[in-house]
Amino acid sequence: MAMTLLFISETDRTDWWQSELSRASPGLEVRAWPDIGAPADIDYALVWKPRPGELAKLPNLKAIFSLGAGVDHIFADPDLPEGVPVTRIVDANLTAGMSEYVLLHTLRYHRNQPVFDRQQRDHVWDMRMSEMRQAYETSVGVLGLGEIGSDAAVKLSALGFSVAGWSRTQKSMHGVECYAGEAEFQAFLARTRILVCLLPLTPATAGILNAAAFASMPRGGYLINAGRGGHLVEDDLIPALDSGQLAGATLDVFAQEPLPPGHPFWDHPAITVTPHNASITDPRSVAAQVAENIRRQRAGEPLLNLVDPEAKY
Ligand code: NDP
Ligand code: OXD
Repeated sequence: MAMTLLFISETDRTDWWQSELSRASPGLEVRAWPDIGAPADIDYALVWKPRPGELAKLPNLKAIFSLGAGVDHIFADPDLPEGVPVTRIVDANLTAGMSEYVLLHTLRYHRNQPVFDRQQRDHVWDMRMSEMRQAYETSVGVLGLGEIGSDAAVKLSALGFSVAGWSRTQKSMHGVECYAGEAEFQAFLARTRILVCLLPLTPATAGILNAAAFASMPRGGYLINAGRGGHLVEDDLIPALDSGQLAGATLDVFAQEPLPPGHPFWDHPAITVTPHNASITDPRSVAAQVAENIRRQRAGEPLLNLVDPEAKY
């Protein structure tokens, strides 16, 4: 029997996904929202930020596949159909892309590059010898030691940084000092000069990047947030930067995306903004994973990368 998948994304390249999905799953009919045809035809939905209520219109939905590693964009729907399994992306290319982003911005702060950018603009030649640090003197703390955070932490450690990670359950990783749970959060922050957020957005992690957290870090620290905008209490960031508690922040994700034109983050000299492209799901590697989950669902086998609806990640 022919199966039908509905592709919902207002930002991804629909034509590219359609051709990769057709290649990975011959015979699969792929429809692109909003041209859904008869809602009862839809068996699967592959989605990025579906509008609330859209999935509830599909009476025969068998599985919801997130187009990203994160699934907060799915659980944000108050009308999400109950009992339909949700899967997410785990992909070596997605992970590698994020580690590149983390290494790039960590190195930029470690090497004081924002200062040298300003010096060039002002035609200043100053080697700033007294500010030179070895990598082992820069402590980096990674929030989230999952598929993505653990890769970034190990690669940072391989460069010689003093790396710690924080997760919900205790981990043991070579070269990474592992902290877990709320009880160890303060100790983790206290040793962290560059704080990297790679957590999923859940009710337990929303607003975790706030004034109290910044105050627990050594003065002059940095924030790199590539998790989700909802992790950051936006109103707490600029005061932390202006007081010198934080020296800089790199943000890839925002409470509202695209970042609104008049938002103060755009022009703040200590903030680097990237347009939620720290790492992008590549249909060339991920379409096969979607096809495999369709095969598994049809065969009654366990789905890959199934999300726990209670924990919401
Ligand atoms: P995983 O589910 O593999 O890992 C999540 C990690 O966060 C785990 O280590 C988990 O702990 C930890 N965690 C979750 N809740 C808590 C909590 N309450 N307290 C402490 N630690 C917690 O996710 P991924 O690594 O695949 O992805 C992480 C996130 O990265 C995504 O959800 C998404 O938001 C973001 N992302 C952003 C992208 C971008 O372009 N900006 C691209 C891709 C992902 P434990 O191991 O104990 O369960
Ligand atoms: C993701 C993302 O979750 O792109 O994969 O943010």
